Amino acid sequence: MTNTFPKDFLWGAATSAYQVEGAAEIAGKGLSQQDVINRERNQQFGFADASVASDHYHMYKEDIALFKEMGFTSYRFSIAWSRIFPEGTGKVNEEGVQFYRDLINELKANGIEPIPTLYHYDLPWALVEKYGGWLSREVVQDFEVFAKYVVNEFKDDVKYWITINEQSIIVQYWTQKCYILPEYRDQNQLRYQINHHMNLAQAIACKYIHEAGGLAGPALGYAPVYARTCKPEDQLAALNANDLRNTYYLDVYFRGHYNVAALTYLQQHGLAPVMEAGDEELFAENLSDFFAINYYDSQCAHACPAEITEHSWSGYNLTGKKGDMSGFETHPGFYQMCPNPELRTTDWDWAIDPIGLEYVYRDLYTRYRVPFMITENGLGSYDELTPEGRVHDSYRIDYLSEHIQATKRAMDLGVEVLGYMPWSAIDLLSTSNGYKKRYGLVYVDRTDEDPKACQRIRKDSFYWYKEVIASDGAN
Ligand code: BGP
Repeated sequence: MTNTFPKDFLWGAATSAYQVEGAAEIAGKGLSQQDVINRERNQQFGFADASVASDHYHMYKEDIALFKEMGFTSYRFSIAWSRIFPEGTGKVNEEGVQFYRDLINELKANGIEPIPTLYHYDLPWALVEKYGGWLSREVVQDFEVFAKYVVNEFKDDVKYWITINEQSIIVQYWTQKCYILPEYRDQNQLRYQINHHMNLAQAIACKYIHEAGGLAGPALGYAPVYARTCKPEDQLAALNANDLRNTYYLDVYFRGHYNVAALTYLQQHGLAPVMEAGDEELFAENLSDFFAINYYDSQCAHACPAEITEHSWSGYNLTGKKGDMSGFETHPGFYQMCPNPELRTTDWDWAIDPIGLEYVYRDLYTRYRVPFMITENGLGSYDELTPEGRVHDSYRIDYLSEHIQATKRAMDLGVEVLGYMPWSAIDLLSTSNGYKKRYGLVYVDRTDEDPKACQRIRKDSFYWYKEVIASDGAN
């Protein structure tokens, strides 16, 4: 046992298209649902929208030079569907294809493995207008055309494909991660119906990735759920929560069918997706190859009190003041989520739990026996630029360092981990808090109110991560 990672371990970081690129309405790109959601919603809360973001579209060469300086050997990014097909389907926008071709070439020229995500929340707006987006099963055919095109276009340069980002988070926060037409927003069964459509899309993407000789991995926001006490009913509630929040998704990707207890619970409560003959066969024929874990925190649950009869899904902390969570997911007779009093939290009430990551690796490797890749892991914080132009983010260094050590401990016990790509390579638009909440190793000098020139500034974590990579992870 050494204290270093394998030489071919993929070190890098992650971003997503609408959160980093900007150029939302130029160069032939069509609007995505995130351009619309962010414009409407973030105006209400005073956060930035996606129109400029971190201007990566124009500054990608400068960004890749910074990645190279840190020693990256991988970079996870996403391909904006509406930059390739502005109308969601039909005519291809050659300028958009060229952007990703140039990005991939620049990465490869710098020795960085491109790891694209096919779908990261940003459905073309035209498809929302046409048939309600993911609400309609029609979307699966249009996704197939997009996925087939992109995989075929970039197959010679891409080995690892991330298929769909965070289906479980989409179910939890469905009106924020998807544009749901207002008349459907009280129909909670549709959360699981859109997820079913995504499962079909995911399986079809796997098919094309495999035909192209690549490897497919869905990225799930994965938080293990602990029981609040050692009472048997709380332990059972934690199992229920893990089934409905986690393995409900993973069993489809890696076993080709829905988790039985979770699906039965949804059926009993009128929330289960409507399926067609052959759907689960499609899943089973197109299993995923690796699991792209987005790990930020762990969760906690207890038995749901008998007087609670209404379902509810996770709340949010939008203010960035500790303790301002707007609600905890509740499923009558199954479980209720709650804070974990044992753990430190971020300003947005996200529990900090590196041991939880070790637990996830061990638990899921036993269950599915597939390799892992960390495709998100990070600390959102109020970073401050000092008058000397520095960002002293020791809290981020501590967070990332503890999770890298947890990864090493799991690998020492035989778990296969291919790479570590924390969130985020550079500062970008937080899905929930604009530029107030930052995750990057590189500071982007802009505020929610004023995009300025988006100048790049190396944070302390940048220099630290560079040393981590140079020493093969001996941090
Ligand atoms: C994940 C998403 C990312 C990212 C991250 C942080 O769920 O895949 O897109 O934004 O969470 O979340 P937030 O930006 O809301 O702080």
